[in-house]
Amino acid sequence: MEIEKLFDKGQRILILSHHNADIDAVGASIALYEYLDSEADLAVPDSVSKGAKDLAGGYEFLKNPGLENYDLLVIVDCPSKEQLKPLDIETFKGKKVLIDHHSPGNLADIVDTDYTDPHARSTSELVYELLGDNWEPTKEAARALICGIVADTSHLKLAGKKQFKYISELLPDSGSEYSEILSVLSTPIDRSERIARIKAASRIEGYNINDSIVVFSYVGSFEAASARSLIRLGADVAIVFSPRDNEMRVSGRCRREMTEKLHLGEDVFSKVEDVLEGSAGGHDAAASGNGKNTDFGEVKEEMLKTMEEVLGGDREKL
Ligand SMILES: [Mn+2]
Repeated sequence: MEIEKLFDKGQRILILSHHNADIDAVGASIALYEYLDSEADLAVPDSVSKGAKDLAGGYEFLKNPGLENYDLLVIVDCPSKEQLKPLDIETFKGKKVLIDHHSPGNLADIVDTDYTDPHARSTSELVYELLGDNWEPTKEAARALICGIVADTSHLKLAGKKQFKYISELLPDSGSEYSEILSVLSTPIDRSERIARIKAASRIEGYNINDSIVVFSYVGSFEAASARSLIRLGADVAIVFSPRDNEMRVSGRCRREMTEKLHLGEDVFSKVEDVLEGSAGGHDAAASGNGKNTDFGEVKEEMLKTMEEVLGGDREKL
């Protein structure tokens, strides 16, 4: 069904995206709102994410509105009911439309019209496609859609021909330079996070294991951000501990190319659950754990042993 047929005049329309709405969710929402000539309400469950605040500025995003006030719900960038909580979508009596690019979740089963396309890289590009050629995006809509596409393609690193084409079409409508649009996307890093990253770097203990650079460090908080920053600094594997009073959290990251040699979650983190006295695991390039043992030296030793086995070499201190 063509999307414009869904938007009959006189309906009370709510555009809703997921909890802690990100830039793609907010961008797609704004574009729809502009398309509907502001004849709709914008809403999020609880909050807009920190990163999307700039883009959302100037629009009123309702928090947890009463759904009974609407006839049509347009849900964007959200595959599951859980991500709409505390809003209870099941109690809503009107029509529901879903526009999303994630793998279909439980929302796809309960909406009246489903525009889910898991091959799309952003919901913003889907909105642009659905609204079609008969629509002249406003400056705001064009800007919002560009932001959504750029954000969900990791600043175009994951973009294909289609995304570049859409951006080149939208840029003239946006009345902005690309650099101005990018400035909306940059999130200032909290001072406390920057201090944690610097401390993590200054406390590095580094090893060479069969030509892979493995570093450990510890911080009071922001262990995941710190591990990421150590990868950018040059490590192949970075593991950062955050010991607290009665528990310890640990976060690890590894360079993409490293995943051919090592699955961080399975080969390293899940192997230290016993010594960590808790749970640990994760993906090939990102893993985390937490447990009662706050002695990170013990956990580190166990991790080094498993990495020596998997990488096939003894550790040498850098
Ligand atoms: Mn998205």
